[in-house]
Order: sequence, then structure tokens, then C-alpha cells
Amino acid sequence: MRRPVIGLCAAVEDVSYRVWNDAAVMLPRAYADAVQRADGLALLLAPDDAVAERPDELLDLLDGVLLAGGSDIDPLTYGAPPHPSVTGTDPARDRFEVALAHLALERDLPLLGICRGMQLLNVAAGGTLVPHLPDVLGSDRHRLEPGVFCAHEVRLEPGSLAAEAIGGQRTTVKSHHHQGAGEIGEGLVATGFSVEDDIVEAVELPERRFALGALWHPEVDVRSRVIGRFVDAARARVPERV
Ligand SMILES: [Mn+2]
Repeated sequence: MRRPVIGLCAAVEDVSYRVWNDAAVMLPRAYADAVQRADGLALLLAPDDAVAERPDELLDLLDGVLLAGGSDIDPLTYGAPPHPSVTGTDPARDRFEVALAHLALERDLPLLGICRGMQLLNVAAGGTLVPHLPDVLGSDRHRLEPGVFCAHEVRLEPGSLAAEAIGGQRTTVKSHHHQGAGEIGEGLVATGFSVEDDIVEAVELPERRFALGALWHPEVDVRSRVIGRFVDAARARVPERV
């Protein structure tokens, strides 16, 4: 049987490589590595407004969608005013990913949102975000230093997909975010919380085969089972797409 095709939603960022300083469609390598380790085929997806209009043509090619980390979601996407800590947004990426998330959920295609991707899943379901967690927590605990993952504990609801995916009800996670979920989107259930300050760290749709958002970074944690469990859910769907 062929490997499940996992679409990884990429970012557009100004990057420097070799002799070039240019806009690039990119994603940290850890995402593709984690999918390939789980025996999935990692396919990087460039934001595309035509797909945002008609996501069927892309989703027909995929067995699972991974909404990756990256820049903050434009507050306009969820109807909030600008915030001084929110810069470098990419409305085209937001549109593309919201469209893919909606249709993936409608088709019950396995969907995993990581960090920004969890926030995107919540926004796509009609939820909102806290623009800057330190404003409400009084702490930088979830992103101590930009560009360096920090660690904190999360607890997962017994019986949830999040708990099943991590293989327990408590774990230490790699964290790098300054935003979090505000109002939880329709149909989503919060199933993961940070132990220290009780913010929502995981959301899921219980009626789906696999629809999970995690605010932490399993792709940089080789011990994590989250991406492997997601790729397995996509693999189970392979015979349905010929
Ligand atoms: Mn966190």
C-alpha cells in the first residue's frame, strides 16, 4: 500500500540562503522529518488563493492535512482589533488554511494543527484568540526566548484524542507561543491545559476520526507519538482514495 500523503501548510517568509535574500515558501524541516519518520509522504503546500476559493482540487490529493506553526494569524481573520505584539501576519496564508480546515473537517479528513495551526483550527471553527498571553498571565512562560523552545507541563483530559495521542494524561512539551485560544470554536472541545496556568493547550472535534490542535511542538520531540498517531489516521484512509 502507498504511504498516506500529508499536506503540510507552508509559510511564505523572507529568508537568507546561500547567496540569496528572498521570499521563500518554507517550513522548518522537522515537520517533514516527523511525517517521514511515521512513514507518511510529506507534501509542502504553498498558500494559493485559487485553492482558498475551491479547496476540493487540493484536498482530493491528500490523506491528511497538517496546519503547521508560524506567524500570528491576522486579527481581522477572527474579527479582533490590531494588537502591538501582532506583526508579520499573512492574510493569504490564513485564507488558504481556513479553507482547507473547513473542508477537511467536512470530509472528515485527518487534521492536525500545531501551535499556530491549533489557533487556526479554533479560528476556523469561529473561535477567537488571546492576542498576547503575557498580558493576561503576567508571564512569558510559554515563550521564554524567541527562537528557542522552552518546556512546560500539560495535562490531557482522560479519554480524549489528545491523551490517546500522547499516550498518557500528563507530559512535558516543547513550547514557543505568545498567543492562545480565547473563545473556543463551535464543535471544538478543549482537552489539554497547561499545568502551571491552566491555559488551553489542546482542542479537538470528538465526532471526527482525527481532528486535533496542539499548542505545543511535537515535531521537534522525537519521543512524541502525536504526529505518528495522526499519520496512522491518514493511513487508515488510504484505501478510500484511489
Ligand atoms: Mn504552552
